[in-house]
Amino acid sequence: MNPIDLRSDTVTQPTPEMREAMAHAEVGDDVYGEDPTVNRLQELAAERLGKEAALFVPSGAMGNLVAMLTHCQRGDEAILGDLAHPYFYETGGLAALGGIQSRPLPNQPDGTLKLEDIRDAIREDDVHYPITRLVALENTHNRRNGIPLSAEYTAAVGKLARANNLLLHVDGARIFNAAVALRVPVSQLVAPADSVTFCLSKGLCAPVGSVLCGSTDFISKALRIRKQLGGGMRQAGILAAAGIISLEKMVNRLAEDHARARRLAAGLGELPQLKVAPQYTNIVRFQLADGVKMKPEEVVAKLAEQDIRIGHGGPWGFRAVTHYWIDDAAIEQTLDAFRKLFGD
Ligand code: TLP
Repeated sequence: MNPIDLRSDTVTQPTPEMREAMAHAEVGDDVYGEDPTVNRLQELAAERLGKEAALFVPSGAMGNLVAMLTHCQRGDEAILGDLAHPYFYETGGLAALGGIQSRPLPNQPDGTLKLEDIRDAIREDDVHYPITRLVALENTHNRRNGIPLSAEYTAAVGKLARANNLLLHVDGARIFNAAVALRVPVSQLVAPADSVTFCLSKGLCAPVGSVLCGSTDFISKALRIRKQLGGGMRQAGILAAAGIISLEKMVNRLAEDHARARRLAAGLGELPQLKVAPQYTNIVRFQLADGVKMKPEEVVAKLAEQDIRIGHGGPWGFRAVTHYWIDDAAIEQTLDAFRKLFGD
C-alpha cells in the first residue's frame, strides 16, 4: 500500500481475491432475504461465533446501535466503559436514536470493567431509577491499546449479568484479533454474550460491513431495527462475497499483523523521544516523551511528507495500526522515518 497508511485497519483495501469474488457474486434482494451470498455469509458468521443467527450490517457502529436498540427500551440504562466505542466514538447514537442512557464506568488499563463497579452500577427496582438493561464490553479494546479480554473475564461478566437479569453485548469489532492473540476459538470468547458484533472491514480486509450475531429471536428483532435505521441493503451479496473471504482466509494471518505491531512497538520504544504503550495485537499507541519540543502535529506532518500516515488523537497520543497492507519493509521504513525525524 502506498502511502504507508497506519492510521487504522479500516483503511484496508479489498484483496485481489475479494475483488474477483465481488465481481462474480450471486446476488438477490436482501431485504426480501433473497441474497444467497449474504445468507451464506450470515450462516458462516453465526457458525464461527457459535451463535444461532447473524445479520449483515453496513458498519460496526450500526451493528452496536442495532444491538442496543434491539435489547433496550427508551429510558433504559446500558453499562459500558468510559472508553467504549459506542460511548466515545459513535456520535451519541445510543442517546440520540435509542433514548438509551449510558452508564459509563472506568475502563481499567486492561480494558475491563471492574466486576464490583458493574455490581454497584446495577439499579435497584425503584420508581426513581432507569432500568439497567445491559452491559457492553469491547474486545479487543481499541482505546486500551488493542488489549484482548480473556474468555474467563467475559464469562465472569456474563455470570454477573445473568444473575441480575441483564443482557451482555460484546463490541467485537476486532474479536478475531483477540482470538488469534489469545489462541482460543472466537466462539469461546463470546459464548457468554447475548449479542456480538464483529467487523469485516478492519483487519479482515473486506471493503464494507460488520456482522451482528445472537439468538434467532434476537436477530429477527434486529432485522426490523436495521430496516428502521435505513440499513436494509439490496444486492448486498457484492459486499458479502468479500466478507466470506474475510472469514475463510483472513483470520489466521492476523498473527502477522500482531508480529509487525510488536516489531514496530519495539523499534519505537528504542527512541528516547517516545513513550510507547504496551502492545498486544495490531494497535500501537505512543506519545512524545516529556521535554520533547516537537509538537505532535509536526510529527504527523513530517511523516506525511514521506508518505507515512499515523493517527493522532489530541491528548491521547499517536496510534499506528498494522494490517494486511503493511509488510515488513513498511515497518522498517516507518522506523527509519522516526529515527531521522528525531535526528538519530
Ligand atoms: N473504530 C475506528 C474509529 O471509529 C476510531 C478505528 O479507526 O479504530 N467498535 C470498535 C471497537 C471500533 O474500533 C470501531 C471503529 C467500531 C466499533 C465502529 O466500526 P465502523 O467504523 O465500521 O462503524
